[in-house]
Amino acid sequence: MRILGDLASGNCLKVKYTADHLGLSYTWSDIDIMKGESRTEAFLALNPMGQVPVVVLDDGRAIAQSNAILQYLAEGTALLPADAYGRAKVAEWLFWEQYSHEPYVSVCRFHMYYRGEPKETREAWRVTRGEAALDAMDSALSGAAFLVGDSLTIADIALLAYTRLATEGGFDLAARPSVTAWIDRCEKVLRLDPAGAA
Ligand SMILES: N[C@@H](CCC(=O)N[C@@H](CS)C(=O)NCC(=O)O)C(=O)O
Repeated sequence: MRILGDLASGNCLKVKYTADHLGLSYTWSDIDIMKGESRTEAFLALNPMGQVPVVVLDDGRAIAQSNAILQYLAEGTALLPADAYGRAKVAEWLFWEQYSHEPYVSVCRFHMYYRGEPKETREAWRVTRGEAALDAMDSALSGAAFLVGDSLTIADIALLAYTRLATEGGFDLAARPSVTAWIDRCEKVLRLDPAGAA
């Protein structure tokens, strides 16, 4: 399997975290989105949307969209419940992440981290929605070790990627103790360096 991605991108890191946790064998191809490497003819043949991450399976078939990749990789493992209700609860978080969290927390980070723009120039409406998303997570995680059930699933991995990097987007996690405890817990299970992004 080949993973095409950018190690500074949470959407790509989700895929790396999942593949590493499952002990999957893969080669990683760095794609520099700031240099237009996701818009070349060869890349667009794999994902016409021109975005990373993309996974290319050994038989040549490609999969885009980070959370679709997570679902594929996690099939048949403890990271994805076997029962329909458990899978639906995981899907709830995957859709929520892409609609109510990533466009705010990740995009604020994009402006600050990728473009080097100051915190003060973040779009206010995006900040408000990012803060609301982090509050919603803190509430959901109050009294719960993980987002779905009592062990790590791809719901946690999908949310972890940008949440643990939220400070790089100008968000303060210190006042969200359930989120910070959950980040620590997930990092331990995934054996991630608490100090680093990868
Ligand atoms: N919904 C997509 C979002 C992917 C995405 O936004 N990728 C960004 C990097 S985080 C990208 O490739 N941007 C380059 C571009 O759009 O040209 C996913 O979850 O995979």
